[in-house]
Amino acid sequence: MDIDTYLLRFKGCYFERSVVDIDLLENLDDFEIRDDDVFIITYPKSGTIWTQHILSLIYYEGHRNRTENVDTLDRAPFLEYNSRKVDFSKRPSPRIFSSHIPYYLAPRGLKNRKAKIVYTYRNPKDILISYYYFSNVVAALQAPQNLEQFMKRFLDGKVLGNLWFDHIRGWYEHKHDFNILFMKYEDMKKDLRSSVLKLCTFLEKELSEEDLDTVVRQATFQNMKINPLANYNAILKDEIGTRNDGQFLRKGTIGDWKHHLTVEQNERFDRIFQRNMKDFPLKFTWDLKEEENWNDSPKET
Ligand code: PPS
Repeated sequence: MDIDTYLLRFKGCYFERSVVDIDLLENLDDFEIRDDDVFIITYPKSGTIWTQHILSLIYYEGHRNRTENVDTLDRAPFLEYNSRKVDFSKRPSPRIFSSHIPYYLAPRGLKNRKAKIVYTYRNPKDILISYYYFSNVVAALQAPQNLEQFMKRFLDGKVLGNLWFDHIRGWYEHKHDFNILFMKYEDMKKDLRSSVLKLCTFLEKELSEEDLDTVVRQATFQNMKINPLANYNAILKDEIGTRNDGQFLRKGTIGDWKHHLTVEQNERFDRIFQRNMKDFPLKFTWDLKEEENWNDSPKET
């Protein structure tokens, strides 16, 4: 089966065919934005579910103290994958949305720079590996034959979300059109508390020290993995559909790509990365141990 079996191309962008809301896509430009809306925008596998959970914890006391049985996807539903048929216009403010859309599909109302956007990004080699495993799990995605084949597909942009380089570049280079905060997955991993504080400042939400501790504690990989409201295990099995028992919260580490890419694959990735991102201002963290280099891949020692 070819790519069109799984993905739908709309205005140059690939969406998951079986769940995408086509009506919404066609009217996305006019989608009504409220000033206090918050959008979590990501390229797939960059930390979406993590950011969704952190924002849910920041905004909802009932999520923090676990008194409300509402899962993270309900707190921060996907805009274009509205599988639960939520009537967004009836949701109370502040609404939190999640989305993988490229900058050029953003609703016009986001450009008055009032509603907020959190863009979470991650080093693309870890995204590649996470995406490879995820594509093996999710029945509605084309199962890769092997990593080599998936890497080619990823670097050709023939995946949901298209080309990673274009996604991050597009949002970053148009950042002045939006009220947007860039959050780095690896910074969240290294210092979750500071990352939560940075988010609170951007979102203009003041939490007590105790609440802040609760958010940080509940947003760790280990605690999300055992929290049914946060780990999406049931959603994956019952709503999304799986091929195996893989999970959303797979490993949650930095530098897992080192266990998967061959030297040749890594060098090829680096060449393509350099070609596309040479002059790009954001820095990426490829490994926890490395010193950050100016968009250089780490040198193995
Ligand atoms: S998706 O399908 O696009 O919504 O996937 P997304 O949520 O963007 O990315 C999934 C990866 O994020 C990891 N993750 C975390 N890492 C560290 N800490 C926490 N709390 C956390 N929560 C989710 C998740 O494990 C996936 O990465 P991999 O590398 O596959 O483990």
